[in-house]
Amino acid sequence: MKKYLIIGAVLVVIVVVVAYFMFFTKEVDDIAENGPIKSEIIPKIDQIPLFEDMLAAGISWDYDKDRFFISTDQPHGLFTEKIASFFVVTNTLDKISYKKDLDTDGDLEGIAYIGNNEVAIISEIGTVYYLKEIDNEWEETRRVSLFKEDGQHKLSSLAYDPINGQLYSAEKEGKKIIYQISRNGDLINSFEFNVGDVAAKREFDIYKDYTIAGMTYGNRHLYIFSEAYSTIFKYNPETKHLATVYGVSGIHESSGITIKNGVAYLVGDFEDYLPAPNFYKVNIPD
Ligand SMILES: [Ca+2]
Repeated sequence: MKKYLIIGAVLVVIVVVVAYFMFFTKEVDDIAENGPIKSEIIPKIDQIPLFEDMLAAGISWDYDKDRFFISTDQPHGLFTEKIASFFVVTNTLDKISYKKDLDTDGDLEGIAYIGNNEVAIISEIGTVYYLKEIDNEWEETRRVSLFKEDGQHKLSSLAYDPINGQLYSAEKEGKKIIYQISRNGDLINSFEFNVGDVAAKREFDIYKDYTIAGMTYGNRHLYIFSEAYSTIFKYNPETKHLATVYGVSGIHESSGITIKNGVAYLVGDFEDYLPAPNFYKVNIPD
């Protein structure tokens, strides 16, 4: 009897410890000022509460109709359905105007408006879902697997370059590989995110210290957002040159970024140890 009590007590301790690490330890340090490299600290100018229970992961601005698109994780429960969602939100970010549930192979992570009333959304393992608006309804037109062979991928971002008609995504953790993708979902090229000899305040390792949680395109650059240290890398994907590094102060862990008229809109990440997430607005210097 005593033996079973001891085994029981040990199991309870294990469960508590695992739960603690799952729910209460910080995933990353989200304080920009702590980041090892930053050229400039820029403060948030506004925040707007995220919709309750919206597990937002990605955000994209519709430059044709001035509204936002949001992609979400699947519900976080163990036995929940494999459904993730796509939302259309008004330009004030306080009203949902459309929602569509999609049966997906994992969390939807990055989202990008690709013009012509079409949206591309990428899942963590690299399936690109295409949606098109027809008579105020969004229909899934295609889904494409980015990687033809099996491999370990953790994608969290999607950006669209409307000048060259190309998409970009990247590995979130570890070796920072950026993928260049045709508008149709064919993998064209991949290359390492190279920060070059940017003035380092202290020793750092781009593989370990930073994550690529979100990405957007503007001014012929990718704006690559790291959840760790709430940092934005402005990077030219054609010349492979890092233009500058911004640290965004006053925000919590965020998972997506888009730019509208020189203002970056970030969407906060859901973490049990953080307060309810927000949208954040940040002025991007010229
Ligand atoms: Ca997080």
